[in-house]
Amino acid sequence: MHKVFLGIGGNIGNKRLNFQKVFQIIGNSIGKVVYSSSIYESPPWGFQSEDDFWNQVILVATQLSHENLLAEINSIEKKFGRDRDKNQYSSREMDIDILYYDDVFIETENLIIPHPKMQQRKFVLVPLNEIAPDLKHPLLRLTSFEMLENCRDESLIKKVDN
Ligand code: PH2
Ligand code: MG
Ligand code: MG
Repeated sequence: MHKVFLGIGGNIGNKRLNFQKVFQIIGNSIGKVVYSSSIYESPPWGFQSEDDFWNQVILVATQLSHENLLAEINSIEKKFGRDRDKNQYSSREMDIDILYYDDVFIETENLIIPHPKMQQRKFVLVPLNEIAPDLKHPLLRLTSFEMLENCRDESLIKKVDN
């Protein structure tokens, strides 16, 4: 079994319903959800939009290789109407990012693990720190808590009432 941390995000459509649905789909097609953070709301990071994001980090136990995991994620995102043509950040119904896959380091044309921007993003670090404060980033050798302390992102990250 592989331990995978996924970051889930979306800023358009029915976010509550989409988060419920994706949780179920991930459980069926990727593996058992072992831990899940609270859901947090924050403004779009890196682009302008009036639609705030919801974000959550989950730990999933999976048998999938990282290639198959990525293929499965792409197919799930497609179910939510995501089109992958754009290079730029844009509003989306559902985005699933691989943050960590065990403690491996992978860099291919379409996949980099650990997620190369996670340490810059409070919308990732706040929920990650909630479920795994002592987990060490395999390259930076910093815990989630230390990355959050070092992070210069000043976005306001608010817990969503469930
Ligand atoms: N995802 C992005 C770009 N900006 N901002 C927030 N708050 N949450 C996100 O999930 C997010 C973002 C690219 O995937
Ligand atoms: Mg993303
Ligand atoms: Mg993504």
